[in-house]
Amino acid sequence: MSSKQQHVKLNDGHFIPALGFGTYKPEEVPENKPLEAINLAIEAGFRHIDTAYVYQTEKDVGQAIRSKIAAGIVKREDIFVVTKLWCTFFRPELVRSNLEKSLKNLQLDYVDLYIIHYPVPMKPGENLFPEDEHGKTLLDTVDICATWEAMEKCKDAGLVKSIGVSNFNSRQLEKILNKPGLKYKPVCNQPTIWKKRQNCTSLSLPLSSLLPKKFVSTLKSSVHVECHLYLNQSKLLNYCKSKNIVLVAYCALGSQRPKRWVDPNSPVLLNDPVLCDMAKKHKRSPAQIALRYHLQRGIVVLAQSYKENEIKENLQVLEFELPLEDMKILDSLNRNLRYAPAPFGEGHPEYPFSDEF
Ligand code: 2BA
Repeated sequence: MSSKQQHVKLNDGHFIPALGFGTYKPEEVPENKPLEAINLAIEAGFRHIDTAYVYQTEKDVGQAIRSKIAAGIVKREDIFVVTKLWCTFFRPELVRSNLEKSLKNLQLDYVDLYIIHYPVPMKPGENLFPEDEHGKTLLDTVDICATWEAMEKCKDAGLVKSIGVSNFNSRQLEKILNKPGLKYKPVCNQPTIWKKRQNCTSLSLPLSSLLPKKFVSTLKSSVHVECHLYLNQSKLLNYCKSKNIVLVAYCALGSQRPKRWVDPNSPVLLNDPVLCDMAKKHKRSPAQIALRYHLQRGIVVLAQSYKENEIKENLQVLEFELPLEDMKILDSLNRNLRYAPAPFGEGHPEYPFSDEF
């Protein structure tokens, strides 16, 4: 099946598909599920796969891509692969070694986008979540700008096409942007030119036309953050747009509500009555409306699911548009509710979620 993906052009000439497939594996998901889901996603038409060293799904991503290439369904250059530098590898001398482990897992010689997963450094070592005897996370002190310089070297070595960040607040982004001698800005944040690629169809209305003109410029950078109707990140989004950085949304459907972190009394995003009424009106599912909302704000969205019907349904968000009045109603649902506060970084000066945005 050919992909109907839309792409955002990066200033270095690379393209990021506007809709990505997430591969985070919650503990309760069986081991065989990620490979099955990634295979289904590629077959259905996803061309942007988001993984991370810490998810432990890189081998599945690599195996799925390899088998789809062997079957003639895709070529390597058709797939945009994102993986992430984990917090125990932030010391500059360790950065490349983490990337090389990821490339080995992925059976690839480069990734399209390599991002710093989360801005809090942790004690280096075998354990990905190092803890003391009381269960307290063992953190480290590393200047994030030094980590960034090591990321730049990975790009210069041809091991990654673009570099970016994840879970950074505006203060942390600013730190990198103001670094003396900055060679590459963190890519991710400003969707600009929505172009037709070979074997890809266009949206009837280019997303760039939905953005204020001043934002239609060359995309320079990216940042991955939790972003959904209840945490719509409008301030961070505006900041990123002003800096030509693309915002990439994870937990766009309201997260998988892990019992460890999410208050069971917190509202379930996909059950929101306003969202459900709007979905009925448009003869779409609540998930489709929730994903489409972000695309029209110029956000790259990760849609994750382990179910075939949902995977296919999520891809259909490229086929319809929401009118401006509905976008405004959806804007009003924001309540700054963070489902995944990453408590393991709390107490570190670089814990990102204490700042307003
Ligand atoms: P979301 O992308 O918000 O997805 C939440 C859940 O929505 C998915 O759970 C899936 O079961 C469901 N879903 C997907 N498509 C749907 C559809 N069309 N209709 C109804 N429901 C649909 P999972 O497949 O288990 O996805 C894992 C969730 O964990 C994803 O959230 C992902 O963004 C989030 N996640 C990613 N990294 C994470 C991290 N480091 N910590 C916590 N959560 C993370």
